[in-house]
Amino acid sequence: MKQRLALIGLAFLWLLPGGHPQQTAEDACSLHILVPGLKGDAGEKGDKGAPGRPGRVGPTGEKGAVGDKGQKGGVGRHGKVGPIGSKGIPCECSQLRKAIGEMDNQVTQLTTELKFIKNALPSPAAVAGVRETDSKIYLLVKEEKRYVDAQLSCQGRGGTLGMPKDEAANSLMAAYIAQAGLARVFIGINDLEREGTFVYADRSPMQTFSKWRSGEPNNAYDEEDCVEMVASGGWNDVACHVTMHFLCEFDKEHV
Ligand SMILES: [Ca+2]
Ligand SMILES: [Ca+2]
Repeated sequence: MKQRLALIGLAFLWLLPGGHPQQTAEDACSLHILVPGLKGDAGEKGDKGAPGRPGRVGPTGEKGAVGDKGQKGGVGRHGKVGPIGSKGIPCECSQLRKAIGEMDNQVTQLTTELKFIKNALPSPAAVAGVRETDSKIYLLVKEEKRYVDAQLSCQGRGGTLGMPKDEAANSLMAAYIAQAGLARVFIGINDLEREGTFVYADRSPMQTFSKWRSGEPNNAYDEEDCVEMVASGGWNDVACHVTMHFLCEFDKEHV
């Protein structure tokens, strides 16, 4: 290589134009110096340089993929108390219906009795409680009235003067009178329309049952067309214009 470059340099000199032949040897040396020298051997490796300046901030990267689902959280706090719900009907419907039906009946009965009390007891101090059977309610009124007025009073309360049509009713009324401490009261029997023919206040005729005291009815003074019951339960015909306490009766179906 070195030899080839030297030969190329000499050939170049020989090919130069003529006119200066006397400078040939010297020019050859000068020109030879101008030619770049051969490359030297590689030097030893230098020390490591100082760190360079930080580079410019790069562009924003693309959005990464969605991460995996996190783990289940702990139990939360208790919620607020909810509103009171409507009471549902459990499975035992037949029993409940039966109980409700019984309560309905009781409500109906109580309503009836309350209605009666409101209508029949405008003056509680004037009465001595009530007695009742399955079908009747009896009310002793401690107000002294003539027979006609007593009947009107009972009718105004929704009933009539008491009409003992059998032993049971008569016994109940007698006990009621006795317990009230009374000697006698008007009951709903009279012969106002036809002397000697006693009928009940509802105009129904006497049947087989009667409770006349011994010697009665005697139509004393020819003026006894109304009837009283004494505390023992016996009947006696008396004058209708006298005044005394009286006993009303009410049909439960009609109060
Ligand atoms: Ca008479
Ligand atoms: Ca008499």
